[in-house]
Amino acid sequence: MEQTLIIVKPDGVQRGLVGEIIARLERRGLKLVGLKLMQITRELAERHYEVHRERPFFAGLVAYITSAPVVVGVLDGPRAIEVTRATVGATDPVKAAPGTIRGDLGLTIGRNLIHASDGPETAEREIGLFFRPEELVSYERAVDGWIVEE
Ligand code: 3AN
Repeated sequence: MEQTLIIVKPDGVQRGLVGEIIARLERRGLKLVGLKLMQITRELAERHYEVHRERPFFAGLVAYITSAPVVVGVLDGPRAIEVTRATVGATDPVKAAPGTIRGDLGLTIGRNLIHASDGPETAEREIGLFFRPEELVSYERAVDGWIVEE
């Protein structure tokens, strides 16, 4: 099993799309093992987006992600990182396929609703930035055998 971090960004929370966005990932079969509403500080945002520090959109990105509350979660499942990225869709909602979160609910790259970790090292780093180990819950679901072949 693999774990990945998602952030429903301020636009997702303000537009009342938290349930819709998380529901799509839950329906996929992924298991929520961590979830919380929080306001991201500038310091945390800069650490989270540190690979983009030199990009022209960095300041806007930090301003956007810290502008209002977000919902952060950890999803667990087989190939959870890739499955979540595929469900989220391309970075630019214009290019995101219909049926994906960004392709169905978004319009512009600067308001693309959700973040999802893009690889195993990033997922581990990002989960560690947003959650203390004791905030993640390990549990079984009765339905798991109907989602993943044992
Ligand atoms: P993704 O979120 O799909 O992994 P990244 O990691 O390439 O995309 O970019 C991180 C975030 O930076 C994106 N979610 C988006 O909000 C923002 N971003 C990326 N490229 C641009 C761009 N060209 N203009 C404005 N914002 C951008």
